[in-house]
Amino acid sequence: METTVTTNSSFADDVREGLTASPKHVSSKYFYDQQGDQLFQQIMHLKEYYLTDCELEIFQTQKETWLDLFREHGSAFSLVDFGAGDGLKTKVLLEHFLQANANFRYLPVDISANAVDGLVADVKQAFPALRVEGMRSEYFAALRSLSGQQRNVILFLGSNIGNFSHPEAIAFLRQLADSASKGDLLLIGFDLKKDPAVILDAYNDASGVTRAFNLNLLRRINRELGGHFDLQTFMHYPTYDPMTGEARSYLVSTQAQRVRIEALETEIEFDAWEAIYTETSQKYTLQEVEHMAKVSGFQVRRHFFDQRGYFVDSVWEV
Ligand code: AVI
Repeated sequence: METTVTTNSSFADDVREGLTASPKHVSSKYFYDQQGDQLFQQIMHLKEYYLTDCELEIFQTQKETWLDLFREHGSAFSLVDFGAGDGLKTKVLLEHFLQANANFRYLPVDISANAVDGLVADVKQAFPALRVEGMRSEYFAALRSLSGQQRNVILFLGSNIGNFSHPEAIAFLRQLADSASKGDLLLIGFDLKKDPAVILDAYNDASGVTRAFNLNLLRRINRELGGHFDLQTFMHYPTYDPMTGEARSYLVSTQAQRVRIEALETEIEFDAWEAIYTETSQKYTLQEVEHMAKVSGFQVRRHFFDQRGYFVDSVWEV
């Protein structure tokens, strides 16, 4: 699930840098340890977290159209999956493509061998006839290694792009366009601007799963770096700014305190109500989506929406 632009700094270095900075911050890419992955699976099934249902609806209603688009000119294609989440959505496509006898193979890509192996085993069990090859690789290297073969259809779903800052998102998409070959397609999900209350609820569910997901970052620091965070003294605080489209999550210290982190041989000092900025989940207008495609070297082929117009899966061509 992790979507890193660069992976050269370690968790410990990033935690030190982020917690000694002003304002304090730790990247949401560190949410996804084993417990974080499990919590995110739960989030995707929450009624407040509309994103997954919206995208699933788009997949179910567009699978025929997409197959025509992916194999236009009768060509074979590779479905290259960058971060498949629970695979639920992708399975809708795989099932339909197999039933339609499409000439394709499925290539899930992830830097983590565990993630790739788990997904490959899962889809092999569900679809024994599927041609599947897991690629344990960094995204761009995987794409470059596939160039010159059949058309690649890259899946980047779930509004994962929204967890990048704007400059990071553009850099990521430009690198994607550079690593892909002419004619390759990108199917990319964007969460759209909508009623701010709906968005805020998605990051502040009543059952507290998103709260646990955010706090898991401190738990991870305790587990992996010998941190002494008392989770009772930090609150999950999500915000949404309808002007910028930025949903942000923070962890706010409810009291003045010093927290020792053994592996860093340091103590972090918090003022009462001081915040750690942990995540951005960007929401977009369609104009912004189209602008991002243009400046990163893609052409928009078509947009596909759910019934409520909450989410768009956009097909771009290199
Ligand atoms: C993975 N990503 C698109 C999710 C999002 O909506 O930004 C992560 C998430 N954070 C809180 N809830 C879900």
